[in-house]
Amino acid sequence: MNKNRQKIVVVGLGYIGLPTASMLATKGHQVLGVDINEAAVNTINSGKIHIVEPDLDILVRSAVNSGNLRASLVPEEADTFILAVPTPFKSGKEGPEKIPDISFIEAATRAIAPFLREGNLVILESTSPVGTTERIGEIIAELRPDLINAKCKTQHSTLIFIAHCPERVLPGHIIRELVDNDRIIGGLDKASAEKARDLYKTFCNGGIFLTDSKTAEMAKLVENSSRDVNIAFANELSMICDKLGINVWELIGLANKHPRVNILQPGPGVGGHCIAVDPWFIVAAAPNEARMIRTAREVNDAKPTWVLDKVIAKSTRFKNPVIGCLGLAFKANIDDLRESPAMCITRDLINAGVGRVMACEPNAHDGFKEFPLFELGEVLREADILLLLVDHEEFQGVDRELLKEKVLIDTRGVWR
Ligand code: SAJ
Repeated sequence: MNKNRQKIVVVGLGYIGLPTASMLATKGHQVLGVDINEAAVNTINSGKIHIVEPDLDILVRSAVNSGNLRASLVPEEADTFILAVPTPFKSGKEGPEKIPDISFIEAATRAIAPFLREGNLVILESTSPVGTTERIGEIIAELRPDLINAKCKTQHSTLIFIAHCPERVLPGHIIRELVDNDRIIGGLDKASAEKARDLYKTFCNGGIFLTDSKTAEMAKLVENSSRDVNIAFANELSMICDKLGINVWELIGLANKHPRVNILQPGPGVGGHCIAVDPWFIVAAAPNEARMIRTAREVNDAKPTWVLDKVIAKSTRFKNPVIGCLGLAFKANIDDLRESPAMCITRDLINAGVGRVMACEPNAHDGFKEFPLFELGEVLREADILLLLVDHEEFQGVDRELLKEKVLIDTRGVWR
Protein backbone atom coordinates (compact mmCIF):
# COMPACT_ATOMS: atom_id res chain seq x y z
CA MET A 1 0.00 0.00 0.00
CA ASN A 2 1.29 3.46 -1.00
CA LYS A 3 1.62 5.42 2.25
CA ASN A 4 1.14 8.72 0.36
CA ARG A 5 -2.12 7.41 -1.10
CA GLN A 6 -4.32 10.35 -2.13
CA LYS A 7 -7.64 11.05 -3.76
CA ILE A 8 -6.79 12.82 -7.02
CA VAL A 9 -9.00 14.48 -9.61
CA VAL A 10 -7.44 14.80 -13.09
CA VAL A 11 -9.28 17.26 -15.35
CA GLY A 12 -8.78 16.54 -19.07
CA LEU A 13 -8.37 12.94 -20.24
CA GLY A 14 -6.32 13.45 -23.41
CA TYR A 15 -2.75 12.54 -24.34
CA ILE A 16 -1.40 13.86 -21.02
CA GLY A 17 -4.28 13.58 -18.54
CA LEU A 18 -5.22 9.97 -19.26
CA PRO A 19 -1.69 8.50 -19.00
CA THR A 20 -1.06 10.57 -15.84
CA ALA A 21 -4.38 9.56 -14.25
CA SER A 22 -3.87 5.87 -14.98
CA MET A 23 -0.22 5.95 -13.86
CA LEU A 24 -1.27 7.51 -10.52
CA ALA A 25 -4.03 4.90 -10.15
CA THR A 26 -1.61 2.02 -10.70
CA LYS A 27 0.59 3.50 -7.94
CA GLY A 28 -2.28 3.14 -5.48
CA HIS A 29 -3.88 6.57 -5.60
CA GLN A 30 -7.62 6.80 -5.90
CA VAL A 31 -8.15 8.75 -9.14
CA LEU A 32 -11.18 10.37 -10.72
CA GLY A 33 -10.65 11.46 -14.34
CA VAL A 34 -12.94 14.26 -15.51
CA ASP A 35 -13.66 15.17 -19.13
CA ILE A 36 -16.38 17.05 -21.02
CA ASN A 37 -16.38 14.30 -23.69
CA GLU A 38 -19.05 11.82 -22.59
CA ALA A 39 -17.98 9.17 -25.12
CA ALA A 40 -14.40 9.31 -23.76
CA VAL A 41 -15.67 9.01 -20.17
CA ASN A 42 -17.72 5.91 -21.07
CA THR A 43 -14.85 4.34 -23.03
CA ILE A 44 -12.44 4.79 -20.11
CA ASN A 45 -14.93 3.44 -17.57
CA SER A 46 -15.16 0.28 -19.69
CA GLY A 47 -11.34 -0.07 -19.43
CA LYS A 48 -10.66 1.04 -23.01
CA ILE A 49 -9.01 4.11 -24.58
CA HIS A 50 -10.09 6.73 -27.13
CA ILE A 51 -6.61 7.87 -28.26
CA VAL A 52 -3.68 6.12 -29.94
CA GLU A 53 -0.56 5.66 -27.78
CA PRO A 54 1.53 2.50 -27.36
CA ASP A 55 0.84 0.56 -24.12
CA LEU A 56 -1.72 3.10 -22.85
CA ASP A 57 -4.50 0.52 -23.31
CA ILE A 58 -2.76 -1.90 -20.94
CA LEU A 59 -2.18 0.81 -18.33
CA VAL A 60 -5.78 2.09 -18.44
CA ARG A 61 -7.23 -1.44 -18.33
CA SER A 62 -5.22 -2.34 -15.26
CA ALA A 63 -6.00 1.02 -13.57
CA VAL A 64 -9.75 0.61 -14.13
CA ASN A 65 -9.72 -3.09 -13.14
CA SER A 66 -7.91 -2.24 -9.90
CA GLY A 67 -10.85 0.01 -8.97
CA ASN A 68 -8.49 2.99 -8.56
CA LEU A 69 -9.47 4.80 -11.78
CA ARG A 70 -12.94 6.08 -12.62
CA ALA A 71 -14.01 8.69 -15.16
CA SER A 72 -16.80 11.23 -14.84
CA LEU A 73 -18.21 14.40 -16.38
CA VAL A 74 -18.06 16.23 -13.04
CA PRO A 75 -15.36 16.70 -10.38
CA GLU A 76 -15.61 15.64 -6.74
CA GLU A 77 -13.81 16.67 -3.56
CA ALA A 78 -10.22 15.38 -3.43
CA ASP A 79 -6.75 15.99 -1.98
CA THR A 80 -5.14 17.01 -5.28
CA PHE A 81 -6.49 18.40 -8.56
CA ILE A 82 -4.41 18.10 -11.75
CA LEU A 83 -5.38 20.20 -14.77
CA ALA A 84 -4.35 18.70 -18.12
CA VAL A 85 -6.60 20.51 -20.58
CA PRO A 86 -5.53 21.89 -23.97
CA THR A 87 -4.02 25.36 -24.44
CA PRO A 88 -4.96 26.12 -28.04
CA PHE A 89 -4.15 29.36 -29.86
CA LYS A 90 -6.06 32.07 -31.60
CA SER A 91 -4.67 33.77 -34.70
CA GLY A 92 -3.22 37.21 -34.14
CA LYS A 93 -4.66 40.32 -35.79
CA GLU A 94 -1.88 40.53 -38.37
CA GLY A 95 0.85 38.22 -39.67
CA PRO A 96 1.36 34.60 -38.65
CA GLU A 97 1.36 35.29 -34.87
CA LYS A 98 -0.64 33.03 -32.65
CA ILE A 99 -2.07 34.18 -29.34
CA PRO A 100 -2.44 31.62 -26.53
CA ASP A 101 -5.98 30.82 -25.46
CA ILE A 102 -6.16 29.80 -21.79
CA SER A 103 -9.95 29.65 -21.63
CA PHE A 104 -9.95 25.84 -21.10
CA ILE A 105 -7.65 26.25 -18.09
CA GLU A 106 -9.84 29.03 -16.72
CA ALA A 107 -12.97 26.91 -17.23
CA ALA A 108 -11.35 23.88 -15.55
CA THR A 109 -10.34 26.07 -12.58
CA ARG A 110 -13.91 27.36 -12.25
CA ALA A 111 -15.18 23.76 -12.46
CA ILE A 112 -13.03 22.54 -9.55
CA ALA A 113 -13.35 25.68 -7.39
CA PRO A 114 -16.54 24.60 -5.56
CA PHE A 115 -14.88 21.29 -4.56
CA LEU A 116 -11.69 22.77 -3.10
CA ARG A 117 -10.98 22.41 0.64
CA GLU A 118 -8.28 23.71 2.94
CA GLY A 119 -4.97 21.91 2.38
CA ASN A 120 -5.73 20.89 -1.23
CA LEU A 121 -3.09 20.98 -3.98
CA VAL A 122 -3.91 22.25 -7.51
CA ILE A 123 -1.40 21.35 -10.25
CA LEU A 124 -1.36 22.74 -13.77
CA GLU A 125 0.23 20.31 -16.29
CA SER A 126 -0.87 22.02 -19.53
CA THR A 127 1.78 23.94 -21.49
CA SER A 128 0.86 27.53 -20.64
CA PRO A 129 1.88 31.12 -21.21
CA VAL A 130 3.86 32.73 -18.41
CA GLY A 131 1.54 33.90 -15.64
CA THR A 132 -1.16 31.23 -16.08
CA THR A 133 -0.52 29.54 -12.72
CA GLU A 134 -0.89 32.93 -11.03
CA ARG A 135 -4.13 33.39 -13.00
CA ILE A 136 -5.41 30.12 -11.51
CA GLY A 137 -4.67 31.59 -8.08
CA GLU A 138 -6.62 34.74 -9.00
CA ILE A 139 -9.66 32.78 -10.16
CA ILE A 140 -9.66 30.69 -6.99
CA ALA A 141 -9.24 33.86 -4.90
CA GLU A 142 -12.25 35.34 -6.69
CA LEU A 143 -14.47 32.26 -6.33
CA ARG A 144 -13.17 31.01 -2.97
CA PRO A 145 -12.04 33.99 -0.87
CA ASP A 146 -12.28 31.63 2.09
CA LEU A 147 -9.22 29.77 0.71
CA ILE A 148 -7.02 32.54 -0.69
CA ASN A 149 -6.59 36.01 0.69
CA ALA A 150 -5.90 37.76 -2.61
CA LYS A 151 -4.83 41.00 -0.93
CA CYS A 152 -1.73 39.43 0.60
CA LYS A 153 -0.64 37.28 -2.34
CA THR A 154 3.03 37.84 -1.61
CA GLN A 155 2.74 36.40 1.88
CA HIS A 156 1.81 32.82 2.47
CA SER A 157 -1.79 33.61 3.12
CA THR A 158 -3.39 30.82 1.15
CA LEU A 159 -5.02 27.76 2.60
CA ILE A 160 -4.42 25.79 -0.57
CA PHE A 161 -1.32 24.98 -2.62
CA ILE A 162 -0.91 25.76 -6.34
CA ALA A 163 1.92 24.60 -8.64
CA HIS A 164 2.84 24.14 -12.30
CA CYS A 165 4.38 20.87 -13.42
CA PRO A 166 4.65 21.09 -17.21
CA GLU A 167 4.24 17.87 -19.14
CA ARG A 168 7.31 16.83 -21.16
CA VAL A 169 6.45 13.46 -22.69
CA LEU A 170 7.07 12.61 -26.33
CA PRO A 171 4.03 11.25 -28.22
CA GLY A 172 4.75 7.60 -29.04
CA HIS A 173 6.84 7.16 -25.87
CA ILE A 174 4.52 8.72 -23.29
CA ILE A 175 4.36 5.87 -20.76
CA ARG A 176 8.13 5.43 -20.55
CA GLU A 177 8.85 9.16 -20.48
CA LEU A 178 6.19 9.76 -17.80
CA VAL A 179 8.24 7.60 -15.46
CA ASP A 180 11.80 8.34 -16.61
CA ASN A 181 11.89 12.04 -17.51
CA ASP A 182 13.13 14.69 -15.11
CA ARG A 183 10.39 17.09 -14.05
CA ILE A 184 10.30 20.79 -13.25
CA ILE A 185 7.84 21.96 -10.61
CA GLY A 186 7.12 25.65 -10.11
CA GLY A 187 5.08 26.60 -7.07
CA LEU A 188 3.20 29.80 -6.33
CA ASP A 189 5.20 29.39 -3.13
CA LYS A 190 7.83 26.95 -1.86
CA ALA A 191 5.34 24.87 0.11
CA SER A 192 3.22 24.30 -3.01
CA ALA A 193 6.23 23.12 -5.04
CA GLU A 194 7.30 20.75 -2.23
CA LYS A 195 3.82 19.29 -1.89
CA ALA A 196 3.64 18.66 -5.64
CA ARG A 197 7.10 17.07 -5.58
CA ASP A 198 5.93 14.57 -2.94
CA LEU A 199 3.12 13.46 -5.23
CA TYR A 200 5.25 13.18 -8.41
CA LYS A 201 7.83 11.18 -6.48
CA THR A 202 5.25 8.40 -6.17
CA PHE A 203 5.56 7.58 -9.92
CA CYS A 204 8.49 9.56 -11.35
CA ASN A 205 11.99 8.02 -11.37
CA GLY A 206 13.61 11.10 -12.92
CA GLY A 207 14.98 14.07 -10.99
CA ILE A 208 12.45 16.61 -9.74
CA PHE A 209 13.60 20.24 -9.76
CA LEU A 210 11.76 22.97 -7.89
CA THR A 211 11.37 26.61 -8.91
CA ASP A 212 8.71 29.32 -9.08
CA SER A 213 5.68 29.00 -11.34
CA LYS A 214 6.74 31.59 -13.96
CA THR A 215 10.14 29.96 -14.46
CA ALA A 216 8.50 26.54 -14.82
CA GLU A 217 6.05 27.91 -17.40
CA MET A 218 8.87 29.55 -19.34
CA ALA A 219 11.10 26.44 -19.11
CA LYS A 220 8.50 24.37 -20.95
CA LEU A 221 8.06 27.00 -23.66
CA VAL A 222 11.82 27.33 -23.99
CA GLU A 223 12.33 23.56 -24.37
CA ASN A 224 10.04 23.45 -27.39
CA SER A 225 11.37 26.76 -28.77
CA SER A 226 14.92 25.48 -28.51
CA ARG A 227 13.98 22.51 -30.67
CA ASP A 228 12.13 24.78 -33.12
CA VAL A 229 15.09 27.15 -33.49
CA ASN A 230 17.44 24.22 -34.06
CA ILE A 231 15.15 22.63 -36.64
CA ALA A 232 14.85 26.03 -38.36
CA PHE A 233 18.65 26.11 -38.64
CA ALA A 234 18.58 22.67 -40.31
CA ASN A 235 15.72 23.71 -42.61
CA GLU A 236 17.53 26.89 -43.59
CA LEU A 237 20.67 24.85 -44.33
CA SER A 238 18.63 22.50 -46.54
CA MET A 239 17.49 25.41 -48.70
CA ILE A 240 20.99 26.93 -48.88
CA CYS A 241 22.48 23.53 -49.79
CA ASP A 242 19.86 22.98 -52.48
CA LYS A 243 20.94 26.25 -54.07
CA LEU A 244 24.63 25.35 -53.84
CA GLY A 245 24.25 21.73 -55.03
CA ILE A 246 25.35 20.17 -51.73
CA ASN A 247 23.73 17.13 -50.07
CA VAL A 248 22.51 18.61 -46.78
CA TRP A 249 22.36 15.27 -44.95
CA GLU A 250 25.94 14.41 -45.82
CA LEU A 251 26.91 17.94 -44.76
CA ILE A 252 25.11 17.74 -41.38
CA GLY A 253 26.53 14.26 -40.75
CA LEU A 254 30.04 15.62 -41.32
CA ALA A 255 29.54 18.83 -39.31
CA ASN A 256 28.16 16.76 -36.42
CA LYS A 257 31.45 14.88 -36.22
CA HIS A 258 32.71 18.00 -34.42
CA PRO A 259 32.54 17.33 -30.67
CA ARG A 260 30.49 20.47 -29.94
CA VAL A 261 28.17 20.56 -32.98
CA ASN A 262 24.79 18.80 -33.03
CA ILE A 263 22.61 19.99 -35.92
CA LEU A 264 19.09 18.52 -36.14
CA GLN A 265 17.47 17.14 -39.29
CA PRO A 266 15.71 19.17 -41.99
CA GLY A 267 12.24 18.14 -43.11
CA PRO A 268 9.16 19.45 -44.92
CA GLY A 269 8.37 21.78 -41.98
CA VAL A 270 7.54 21.43 -38.30
CA GLY A 271 4.26 19.83 -37.28
CA GLY A 272 2.39 18.67 -34.21
CA HIS A 273 0.52 20.74 -31.69
CA CYS A 274 3.47 21.72 -29.47
CA ILE A 275 6.69 22.77 -31.19
CA ALA A 276 4.90 24.65 -33.98
CA VAL A 277 2.75 26.50 -31.42
CA ASP A 278 4.52 27.08 -28.09
CA PRO A 279 7.23 29.47 -29.41
CA TRP A 280 4.44 31.87 -30.36
CA PHE A 281 3.51 32.09 -26.65
CA ILE A 282 6.94 33.61 -26.01
CA VAL A 283 6.65 35.92 -29.02
CA ALA A 284 3.23 37.08 -27.79
CA ALA A 285 4.69 37.88 -24.35
CA ALA A 286 7.81 39.72 -25.62
CA PRO A 287 7.27 40.62 -29.29
CA ASN A 288 10.18 43.05 -29.57
CA GLU A 289 12.71 40.84 -27.83
CA ALA A 290 11.81 37.39 -29.25
CA ARG A 291 13.33 38.06 -32.67
CA MET A 292 15.14 34.78 -33.24
CA ILE A 293 12.26 32.70 -31.90
CA ARG A 294 9.85 34.45 -34.27
CA THR A 295 12.21 34.08 -37.25
CA ALA A 296 12.65 30.36 -36.54
CA ARG A 297 8.87 29.94 -36.61
CA GLU A 298 8.72 31.82 -39.91
CA VAL A 299 11.53 29.73 -41.45
CA ASN A 300 9.86 26.48 -40.40
CA ASP A 301 6.41 27.64 -41.47
CA ALA A 302 7.78 28.66 -44.90
CA LYS A 303 9.34 25.25 -45.62
CA PRO A 304 6.13 23.53 -46.88
CA THR A 305 5.69 26.25 -49.55
CA TRP A 306 9.33 25.81 -50.59
CA VAL A 307 8.72 22.05 -51.00
CA LEU A 308 5.48 22.67 -52.89
CA ASP A 309 7.20 25.05 -55.33
CA LYS A 310 9.91 22.45 -55.90
CA VAL A 311 7.38 19.76 -56.81
CA ILE A 312 5.49 22.13 -59.10
CA ALA A 313 8.75 23.10 -60.86
CA LYS A 314 9.71 19.42 -61.39
CA SER A 315 6.25 18.48 -62.64
CA THR A 316 6.53 20.85 -65.63
CA ARG A 317 8.79 18.17 -67.19
CA PHE A 318 5.76 15.88 -67.56
CA LYS A 319 2.61 16.27 -69.65
CA ASN A 320 0.34 14.56 -67.10
CA PRO A 321 2.52 14.10 -64.03
CA VAL A 322 1.64 11.52 -61.40
CA ILE A 323 2.93 12.68 -58.02
CA GLY A 324 3.27 10.15 -55.22
CA CYS A 325 3.14 11.76 -51.74
CA LEU A 326 4.64 9.39 -49.17
CA GLY A 327 3.42 10.08 -45.63
CA LEU A 328 0.89 12.48 -44.14
CA ALA A 329 1.58 12.30 -40.37
CA PHE A 330 3.52 15.07 -38.62
CA LYS A 331 6.42 12.72 -37.88
CA ALA A 332 7.60 9.14 -38.35
CA ASN A 333 5.67 6.04 -37.25
CA ILE A 334 2.63 7.80 -35.74
CA ASP A 335 -0.92 8.40 -36.99
CA ASP A 336 -1.26 12.03 -35.83
CA LEU A 337 -2.12 14.47 -38.64
CA ARG A 338 -2.43 17.60 -36.48
CA GLU A 339 -0.56 20.63 -37.88
CA SER A 340 1.21 18.24 -40.23
CA PRO A 341 3.28 19.91 -42.98
CA ALA A 342 2.96 16.70 -45.04
CA MET A 343 -0.84 17.05 -44.97
CA CYS A 344 -0.61 20.74 -45.98
CA ILE A 345 1.72 20.04 -48.89
CA THR A 346 -0.40 17.14 -50.19
CA ARG A 347 -3.63 19.15 -49.87
CA ASP A 348 -2.06 22.16 -51.65
CA LEU A 349 -0.73 19.93 -54.44
CA ILE A 350 -4.19 18.48 -55.00
CA ASN A 351 -5.70 21.98 -55.02
CA ALA A 352 -2.99 23.29 -57.36
CA GLY A 353 -4.16 20.74 -59.96
CA VAL A 354 -0.63 20.15 -61.34
CA GLY A 355 -1.17 16.46 -61.93
CA ARG A 356 -2.60 13.30 -60.40
CA VAL A 357 -1.72 13.09 -56.70
CA MET A 358 -1.44 9.62 -55.14
CA ALA A 359 -1.05 9.88 -51.36
CA CYS A 360 0.09 6.99 -49.16
CA GLU A 361 -0.14 6.95 -45.34
CA PRO A 362 0.41 3.47 -43.83
CA ASN A 363 -0.87 4.62 -40.40
CA ALA A 364 -4.08 6.31 -41.60
CA HIS A 365 -7.35 5.51 -39.83
CA ASP A 366 -10.23 3.91 -41.77
CA GLY A 367 -12.22 7.09 -41.20
CA PHE A 368 -9.84 9.22 -43.30
CA LYS A 369 -11.95 10.58 -46.16
CA GLU A 370 -10.44 13.91 -47.21
CA PHE A 371 -8.81 12.44 -50.35
CA PRO A 372 -8.12 8.91 -51.62
CA LEU A 373 -5.16 6.98 -50.21
CA PHE A 374 -3.14 4.35 -52.09
CA GLU A 375 -0.99 1.36 -51.19
CA LEU A 376 2.77 1.98 -51.24
CA GLY A 377 3.35 -0.55 -54.09
CA GLU A 378 0.77 1.14 -56.29
CA VAL A 379 2.32 4.58 -55.74
CA LEU A 380 5.83 3.27 -56.42
CA ARG A 381 4.62 1.72 -59.68
CA GLU A 382 2.63 4.64 -61.05
CA ALA A 383 4.28 7.85 -59.84
CA ASP A 384 6.60 9.93 -62.06
CA ILE A 385 7.59 12.09 -59.10
CA LEU A 386 8.01 10.62 -55.62
CA LEU A 387 7.75 13.14 -52.81
CA LEU A 388 8.89 11.64 -49.52
CA LEU A 389 7.32 13.64 -46.68
CA VAL A 390 7.56 11.38 -43.60
CA ASP A 391 10.35 8.98 -42.65
CA HIS A 392 7.97 6.13 -41.76
CA GLU A 393 9.78 2.78 -41.49
CA GLU A 394 7.76 1.42 -44.47
CA PHE A 395 9.41 4.00 -46.75
CA GLN A 396 12.91 3.44 -45.41
CA GLY A 397 12.81 -0.16 -46.60
CA VAL A 398 11.80 0.59 -50.22
CA ASP A 399 13.88 -1.28 -52.82
CA ARG A 400 16.11 1.43 -54.36
CA GLU A 401 15.82 -0.30 -57.80
CA LEU A 402 12.15 0.80 -57.89
CA LEU A 403 13.23 4.44 -57.52
CA LYS A 404 15.67 4.51 -60.42
CA GLU A 405 13.43 5.97 -63.12
CA LYS A 406 11.64 8.44 -60.86
CA VAL A 407 12.14 12.06 -60.01
CA LEU A 408 12.79 11.97 -56.25
CA ILE A 409 12.12 14.80 -53.83
CA ASP A 410 13.17 13.42 -50.48
CA THR A 411 12.41 15.99 -47.77
CA ARG A 412 13.70 13.72 -44.95
CA GLY A 413 16.90 12.34 -46.45
CA VAL A 414 15.69 8.74 -46.25
CA TRP A 415 16.90 7.72 -49.71
CA ARG A 416 20.02 9.90 -49.73
N1 SAJ B 1 11.46 17.54 -36.63
C1 SAJ B 1 12.32 17.87 -37.67
N2 SAJ B 1 13.66 17.66 -37.50
C2 SAJ B 1 14.17 17.13 -36.35
C3 SAJ B 1 13.30 16.80 -35.29
C4 SAJ B 1 11.94 17.02 -35.46
O1 SAJ B 1 11.90 18.35 -38.74
O2 SAJ B 1 15.40 16.96 -36.29
C5 SAJ B 1 10.01 17.78 -36.78
C6 SAJ B 1 9.18 16.50 -36.71
O3 SAJ B 1 9.14 15.88 -37.97
C7 SAJ B 1 7.82 17.06 -36.31
C8 SAJ B 1 8.20 18.23 -35.40
O4 SAJ B 1 9.54 18.53 -35.67
O5 SAJ B 1 7.10 17.56 -37.43
C9 SAJ B 1 8.02 17.95 -33.90
O6 SAJ B 1 8.45 16.63 -33.57
P1 SAJ B 1 9.29 16.27 -32.25
O7 SAJ B 1 9.51 14.81 -32.25
O8 SAJ B 1 10.49 17.12 -32.20
O9 SAJ B 1 8.38 16.75 -31.03
P2 SAJ B 1 6.81 16.51 -30.57
O10 SAJ B 1 6.03 17.71 -31.06
O11 SAJ B 1 6.30 15.18 -30.92
O12 SAJ B 1 6.96 16.59 -28.95
C10 SAJ B 1 7.57 17.74 -28.35
C11 SAJ B 1 8.66 17.25 -27.37
N3 SAJ B 1 9.49 18.39 -27.00
C12 SAJ B 1 10.85 18.36 -27.10
O13 SAJ B 1 11.45 17.41 -27.55
C13 SAJ B 1 11.59 19.57 -26.60
C14 SAJ B 1 8.01 16.60 -26.14
O14 SAJ B 1 9.00 16.28 -25.17
C15 SAJ B 1 6.98 17.55 -25.52
O15 SAJ B 1 6.34 16.98 -24.39
C16 SAJ B 1 5.94 17.83 -26.59
O16 SAJ B 1 6.58 18.50 -27.69
C17 SAJ B 1 4.85 18.70 -25.97
O17 SAJ B 1 3.76 18.17 -25.68
O18 SAJ B 1 5.11 19.89 -25.73
